[in-house]
Amino acid sequence: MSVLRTMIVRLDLAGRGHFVCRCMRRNDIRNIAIIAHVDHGKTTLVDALLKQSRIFRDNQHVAERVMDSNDLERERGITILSKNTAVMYKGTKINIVDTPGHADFGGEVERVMNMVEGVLLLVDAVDGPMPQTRFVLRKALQAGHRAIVVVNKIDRPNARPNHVMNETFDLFVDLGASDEQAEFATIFASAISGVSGRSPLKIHDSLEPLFDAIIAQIPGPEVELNGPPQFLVTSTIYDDYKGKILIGRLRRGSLRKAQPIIRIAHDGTMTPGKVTQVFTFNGLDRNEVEVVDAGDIVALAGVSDAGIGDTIADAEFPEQLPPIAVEEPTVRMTFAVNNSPLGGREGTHVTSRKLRERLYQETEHDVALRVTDTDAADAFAVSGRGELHLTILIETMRREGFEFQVSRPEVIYKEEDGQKVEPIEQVEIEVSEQYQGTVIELMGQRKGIMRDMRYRDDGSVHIVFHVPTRGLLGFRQTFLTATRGEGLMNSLFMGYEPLHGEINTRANGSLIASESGVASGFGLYGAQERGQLFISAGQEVYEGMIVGQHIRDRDLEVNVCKRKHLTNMRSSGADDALRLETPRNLSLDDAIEYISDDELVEITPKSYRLRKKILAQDERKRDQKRREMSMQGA
Ligand SMILES: Nc1nc2c(ncn2[C@@H]2O[C@H](COP(=O)(O)OP(=O)(O)OP(=O)(O)O)[C@@H](O)[C@H]2O)c(=O)[nH]1
Ligand SMILES: [Mg+2]
Repeated sequence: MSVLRTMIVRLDLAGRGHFVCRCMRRNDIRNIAIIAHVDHGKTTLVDALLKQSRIFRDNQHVAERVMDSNDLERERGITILSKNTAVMYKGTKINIVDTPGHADFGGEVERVMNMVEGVLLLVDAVDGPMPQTRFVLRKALQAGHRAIVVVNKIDRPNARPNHVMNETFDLFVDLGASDEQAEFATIFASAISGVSGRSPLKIHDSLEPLFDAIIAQIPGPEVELNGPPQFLVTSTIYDDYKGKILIGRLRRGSLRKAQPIIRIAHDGTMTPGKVTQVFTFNGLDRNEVEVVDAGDIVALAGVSDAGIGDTIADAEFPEQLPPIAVEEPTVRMTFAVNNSPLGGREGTHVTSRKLRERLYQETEHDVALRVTDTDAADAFAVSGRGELHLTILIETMRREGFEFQVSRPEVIYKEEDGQKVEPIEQVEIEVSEQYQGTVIELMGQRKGIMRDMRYRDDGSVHIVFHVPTRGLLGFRQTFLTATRGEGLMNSLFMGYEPLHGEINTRANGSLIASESGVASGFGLYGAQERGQLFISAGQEVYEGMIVGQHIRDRDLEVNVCKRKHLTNMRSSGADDALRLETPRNLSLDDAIEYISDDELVEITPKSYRLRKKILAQDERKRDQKRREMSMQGA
């Protein structure tokens, strides 16, 4: 029987069919996303939900934070990509999407909102709502979702669950939650110990109270099971055997293995295709099934040309779903072919064609990333939601064997009503009172405006600033040094404001190799008095490479390859006594934070090197003079 016969079709004036939904609510499924500020315990909660729904065999060893499955997630202890899993509870299937909490990956949270009917909003029982709590809750409320608030980490010594619950309620009201949304259920939990309860005074030794709340509070999906199939591609993953896999919630109808479909791209272009296999989620696995039905979160194989935001629709009745919209990127870097004298030796993918292909490929599954060509054939502008967003991409590509060089991150200005505007962030800082003055001064230099300051009982102070994103680039290291690693800083993109004036934050110039060769102990010894070195003896350097940070605010050329004259007998043997300080080992994040506008970071699978854009000393000097002249003239 054709699906079309069971359908009611109304023709509008343009003669195009409109499908009239005969919807029903499915009670056997719940689709939820877990959202929160970074580190509030989302992925740990997923572990506990998986364990308690007996997804694993009794003797099976399961890694901690099992959903953080890629190398960078494990190394950094953060979630970068949102991921799907599903568990069964008392006969109901619960599809769960774990999302990242770091502000730079907010785009991941935005896009999964259309895959679910409700969210678990986790809030740390000590910290309370933080900047990203606000961002993710706003996205969930805008999508019309109901939330269950999970006050997590109630086991922490200074937990103040009731206070945190009240603060969270205020946040709902502040964000304009509807009456229904504001009547949320609250569960108090410790994800790490797998316990929960409806009151902090009555905690059960399982997550059953949370599971029950999910079933009772989050509505099942409302769907038309018999309509023509309609599916919005919400994320894509790559499978070595099956190629690109599309993930999303099936909105309408059902899809079978080997079913012909129409793919509708953003611009409405329709391409016929075929779904070769269909899958549902079950614990950490994807199970291949014969047919998937509307309301379930499913995976489809076979339509490898589809991208995020495309609709997979019925072959005879193709109807497009609204594509996914996420907020604009705020930070941009240039990725270019590595043209340094040491370039091309350590990477397997070094050409501009490869680089371009890889960057554009990334935009297919990262909706918050933008890539554009530039005037130069070997350089591409890559825009993202923050320094970390772009750094993770750089690190991923490096590990894949790519070699390239990147410029200093810069903010993306916009034009509003004929005026140039820049991105502004709300920054919340927590430090002990002794650093309060230092922090206020640092923020002042960056054109930050203080909005709020509160003293906490434990001797710390919580300060809120509005700061141009421009002032925050490269700020992390300075902040950590200034607060001796104790300070906590979180930021949230707020919007655009007219330019806040010049910000000059780089206090030090670079030590630059004046000659190419191999760094010698003797040469480095001479240089280390001028600042802090980044390299050690035996390392190959080239003219224009940055070998350290100058103590002063301008650049200085040093000859780190210099050898002692062997004829100078008086000092022979004294070389052993030359004590070299341990060089500062820059991580990729540090290197990107360090460089200024006229510098680059060279990235290869084996190393990072810092360099001036213009390598030859005399050429660099001429360029500097030209710039100074034009500044004076201006
Ligand atoms: N004390 C305590 N620690 C917890 C609890 N839940 C999680 N943690 C710890 O909090 C840290 C962060 O946990 P994650 O589960 O990675 O947090 P997340 O929200 O997934 O973090 P992102 O995905 O990076 O935003 C880890 O060190 C956990 O062990 C809890 O209930 N109590
Ligand atoms: Mg996580």
